[in-house]
Amino acid sequence: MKLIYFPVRGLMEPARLMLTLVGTSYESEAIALEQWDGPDGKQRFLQCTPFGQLPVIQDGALTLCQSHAIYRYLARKLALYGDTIEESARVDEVAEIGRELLTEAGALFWNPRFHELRAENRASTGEKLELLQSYFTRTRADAEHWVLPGRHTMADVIMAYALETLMPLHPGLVKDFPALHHAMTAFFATDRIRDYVRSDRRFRTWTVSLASFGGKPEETHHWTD
Ligand SMILES: N[C@@H](CCC(=O)N[C@@H](CS)C(=O)NCC(=O)O)C(=O)O
Repeated sequence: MKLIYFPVRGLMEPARLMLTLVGTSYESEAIALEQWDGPDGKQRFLQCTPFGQLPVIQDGALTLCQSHAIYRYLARKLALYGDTIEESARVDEVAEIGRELLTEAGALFWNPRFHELRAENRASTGEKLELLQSYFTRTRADAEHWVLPGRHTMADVIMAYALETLMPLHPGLVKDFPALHHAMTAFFATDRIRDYVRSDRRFRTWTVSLASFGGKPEETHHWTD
């Protein structure tokens, strides 16, 4: 399987985390920004996707774009989607909440008014995390798993990544929600994930350097302990 994206975490990271979690190796093609305007950049992907955007994966004869279609494909393929339609629906529910957090953070990272909006976003994100923590404690499978007891699903992957994304954006905020923080750190301490996130295989920035935030290593979370 080949994952094609920019050399950043961004929308491809949940796919990398899912593959790493189950120990499936993958090939990675990182498209440098300078390459994007040439024939090997957007032009190439316009031939296999509607809008010429990344991420794209290739798995045998299948070429697939749209990050959440990619996550769900991998979740089904890697048995990270539950065993019944009810379990899959709950996995989707939690993954969609994670998507909301990620989409909002990503939009803020790219907002030219980032520095003006950051404090206000911290307050509104704090309110969301308060509600999210009470939803988690009401519905969780156990202290480390959002949907299935003792077993990771796509929901754990996307939610852990979403919460990790918030850490450099709003330092100290996620720690104020101990149940969420515990589930997230437990995920990043899981076998294989632990090694991956501490290795140089993981891209060092959340997005590219053109963004207002998240394009520098110091604006991206790193696991070092
Ligand atoms: N809805 C798409 C959005 C993909 C997207 O926005 N990709 C960005 C990078 S994160 C991109 O390819 N930007 C370059 C461009 O649009 O030319 C998904 O979820 O995969």
